[in-house]
Amino acid sequence: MRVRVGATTAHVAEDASVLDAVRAAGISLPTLCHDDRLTPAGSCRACLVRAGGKVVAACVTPAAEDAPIEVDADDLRGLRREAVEVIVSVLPPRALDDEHGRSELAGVCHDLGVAPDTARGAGGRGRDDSHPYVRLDRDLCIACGRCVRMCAEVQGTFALTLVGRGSDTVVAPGTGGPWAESECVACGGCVDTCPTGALTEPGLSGGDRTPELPGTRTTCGYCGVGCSLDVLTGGDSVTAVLPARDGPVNRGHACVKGRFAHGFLRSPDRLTRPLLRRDGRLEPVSWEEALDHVARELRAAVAAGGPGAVAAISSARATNEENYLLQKFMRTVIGTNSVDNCSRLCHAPSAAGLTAAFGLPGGTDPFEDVESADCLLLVGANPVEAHPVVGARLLQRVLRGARLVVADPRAVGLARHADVHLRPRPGTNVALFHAMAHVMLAEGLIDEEFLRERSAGLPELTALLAGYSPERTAAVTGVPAADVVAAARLFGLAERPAILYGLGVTEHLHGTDGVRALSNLAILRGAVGTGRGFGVNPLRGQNNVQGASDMGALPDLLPGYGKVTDADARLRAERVWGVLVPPRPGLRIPEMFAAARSGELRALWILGEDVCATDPDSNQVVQALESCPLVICDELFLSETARRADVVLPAASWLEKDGTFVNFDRRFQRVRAALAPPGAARPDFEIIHAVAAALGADLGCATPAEALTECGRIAPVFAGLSHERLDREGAVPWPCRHPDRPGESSLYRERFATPDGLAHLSAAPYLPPGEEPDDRYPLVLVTGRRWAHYNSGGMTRRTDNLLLDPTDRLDVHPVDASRHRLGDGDRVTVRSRHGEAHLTVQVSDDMTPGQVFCAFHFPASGVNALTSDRGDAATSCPEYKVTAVRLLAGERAGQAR
Ligand SMILES: Nc1nc2c(c(=O)[nH]1)N[C@H]1C(S)=C(S)[C@@H](COP(=O)(O)OP(=O)(O)OC[C@H]3O[C@@H](n4cnc5c(=O)[nH]c(N)nc54)[C@H](O)[C@@H]3O)O[C@H]1N2
Ligand SMILES: Nc1nc2c(c(=O)[nH]1)N[C@H]1C(S)=C(S)[C@@H](COP(=O)(O)OP(=O)(O)OC[C@H]3O[C@@H](n4cnc5c(=O)[nH]c(N)nc54)[C@H](O)[C@@H]3O)O[C@H]1N2
Ligand SMILES: [Mo]
Repeated sequence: MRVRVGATTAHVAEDASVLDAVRAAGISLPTLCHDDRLTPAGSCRACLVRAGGKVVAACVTPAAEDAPIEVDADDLRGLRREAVEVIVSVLPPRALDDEHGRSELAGVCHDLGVAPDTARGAGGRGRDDSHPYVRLDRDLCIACGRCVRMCAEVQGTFALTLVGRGSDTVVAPGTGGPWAESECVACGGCVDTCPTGALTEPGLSGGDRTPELPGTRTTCGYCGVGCSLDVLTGGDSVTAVLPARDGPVNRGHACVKGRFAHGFLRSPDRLTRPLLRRDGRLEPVSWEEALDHVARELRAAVAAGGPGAVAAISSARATNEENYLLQKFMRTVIGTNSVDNCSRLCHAPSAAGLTAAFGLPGGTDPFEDVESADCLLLVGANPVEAHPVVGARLLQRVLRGARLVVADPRAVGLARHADVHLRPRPGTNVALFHAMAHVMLAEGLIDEEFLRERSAGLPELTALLAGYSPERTAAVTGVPAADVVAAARLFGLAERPAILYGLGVTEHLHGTDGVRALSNLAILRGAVGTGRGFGVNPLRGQNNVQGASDMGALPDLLPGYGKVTDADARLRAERVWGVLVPPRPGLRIPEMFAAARSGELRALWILGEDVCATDPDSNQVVQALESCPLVICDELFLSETARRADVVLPAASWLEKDGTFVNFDRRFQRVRAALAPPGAARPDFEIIHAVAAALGADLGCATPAEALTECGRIAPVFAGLSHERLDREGAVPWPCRHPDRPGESSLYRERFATPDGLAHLSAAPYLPPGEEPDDRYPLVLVTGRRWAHYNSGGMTRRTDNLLLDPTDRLDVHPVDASRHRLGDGDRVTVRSRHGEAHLTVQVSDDMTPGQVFCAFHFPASGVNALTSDRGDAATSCPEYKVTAVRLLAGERAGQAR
């Protein structure tokens, strides 16, 4: 609509506010309680204007064509100044002595002509400095409520409230007591929106957060959400990390890890020099000496056992370009396909299952499309803790009316908001999904036209599903038939259903079957490849686990997913690389360890994966490393793996290097160095080049930018990508086949990428998990994540996140706790058929009786000594989610927090 603002005309949307119209007219208007990310409050009166003749707060008043807006009249300026003077008058003088001149409040006062000496309050309301990342100075609080709305409307934690009366009103945690003991999950949203400096973070002074602050735009290096961050530095360290408002995925939001957990960078434990094992001890040496040793021993390994005696584990923490270079090194310099990455431990079943069902190994739709979903099916994923920015957006969808079905044995995260919470016994997903499909078929909740024209396999699936009535599967899954029916109806009747899932689907003995059976539901409903719904989307884990696989750091696939067994795919790589590519698939990670134990593997290069802490059955992993004559480890820290290596090469972290990551919805985004690496540490990119050079080889592509371009020459799906394009456009999804055409964020609109162009239903039957409880091991242990720590914990334990979550806990249902006479804070020994771990008990109603849960963020506890080396039949992904254990009460420890 057209709205008159002063002498000009603004064009705005039908639902625009007067404030929107004023801004669209290019006129500046002060605000204090307003933030574009939040519902307007209209409480500060700093934006008073006249609309249609009446004085109104612009932020809360709808614009109208017949209500011309007046902004600049003297009386209006006076009213605005008076409103702000009232607010400021109770603040202490320091509220306006803003040394950086960047506080929003100081800026508004300056614009309105509010004199600095207006702030004459006595102060004395005190501070709350209990939290490591969020500091409260109550004297500066103007009770604008932005922090409270941020916590509710963006983060969805509802941890904050306003307390007190009149000018004494101030923000406080809703639980009362100190901030550190509140429900705050330290996303930083409150700090980010506070206009006065009442809420601050260490490193940044009050209100220091205007968009024009200089910083380095990069992509978060923790999880796979791919948040855009602006990193501010001072000297040689990070002062603050701010979420980018124009970040395509995070839109100004972040979480405790990306936002605050950068203290590891300057940890005294950082590796700053190469280390070489001599007489059993790791000793610092020069790069030259370390590289000489590596080259000599790699040559010796190949001489003794051929190229197949060397293997590499690439890193999903590292950049695309680094992954590209390492697989190129293995294939062209060593001459083996034995290169793998932690996708093996994580979403390899997604890659396999989604490829079989739809044709490509990634999620099917862009994340923003969940905004239009009317029913979310969230399976085996806990995004509130593991992908907090995604979890927050999903919760907002649900609070605004989308229906929610959660399938998770535990009552955590979004399960608390679910319309239906299915709690399957761990390892029984396939039976559960088949039961849902059974109901959808029986009740006609399917898209017959889609099934007829765009799918294959319906007759086989229909025959199979006859045996999966919800009543019958209840005995296997433990899920009541009525719940399955309710879930199937919510999903089946939805106009635009969305499937999001995590490791609760993949990390099983039949994880690939799980992905296929889940994909069946989307196919039956015609909710994939049609724009009706959000398809099937894995919440991929590591910052660059999608990319590590995309770049060909896999034993059977080349960059862009050409098979090494396919002569045409090899030829594409051979033309670019100028050497022959070995035609036989290499070893997967568990096969590498087995080969090391049997003496066939003589050299293993591990880039940033703490295999001794995070791979399953860790006693056997340790044995493998001990049996392998040469273990090289690129690391930030002396991890459990690095300390067992023969050569340790100090690596740069994501904040110290250049390149790209691919996030969970297939977006390429730039990673840029905000700092130099410490001491002699180098980016993995340089390390790989240096090792190749020590062997007399030149890998070409001297810069990360050249590496990505070279990859695009091999892989048609990346042919349109370049650093230069990403610098210009921000994020570009793949497939992206042409520099002048956009990437494809929604897949399969015309045809699926399978050989016949159809979506393939799977009729694989339910098979039981690899581990079943028995009299000796009566409990099922599920392992997974907690919000404040990340995987091995190597990084987050070296930050103040350790104050937020200091102990490794075993969650035990009250019934099991009392049966074992265990209480909160008791030390307990957990024993499985494979090993032993030591944890602290936390009695928790989130659990189902008979099941216990722990994370794996504190390697010293030994959690992965418990897990088995069994893996998914199709992909070898470990069965991390099902281990039979028993509990032995240990010594009593201090109260758990
Ligand atoms: N804070 C934090 N965030 C992280 C990480 C971290 O370590 N810490 N790691 C990152 C990585 S690498 C990854 S891969 C992602 C993982 O992210 P998620 O996949 O969300 O993580 P998990 O907690 O391992 O598992 C998810 C859920 O699966 C459930 N589950 C277990 N067994 C079953 C089952 O048989 N059926 C069903 N339906 N559910 C089951 C568990 O109870 C758990 O709540 O997180 C990433 N983000
Ligand atoms: N019990 C149990 N175990 C699990 C899981 C589970 O659910 N349960 N989940 C599994 C999953 S999904 C995953 S992805 C794995 C993750 O397991 P890992 O990949 O081993 O864990 P991370 O802690 O993410 O990273 C490993 C190391 O990389 C280093 N690092 C970080 N950035 C860089 C870099 O840029 N370069 C180099 N060279 N090093 C770097 C860190 O210092 C850290 O020591 O754990 C698996 N283990
Ligand atoms: Mo992962």
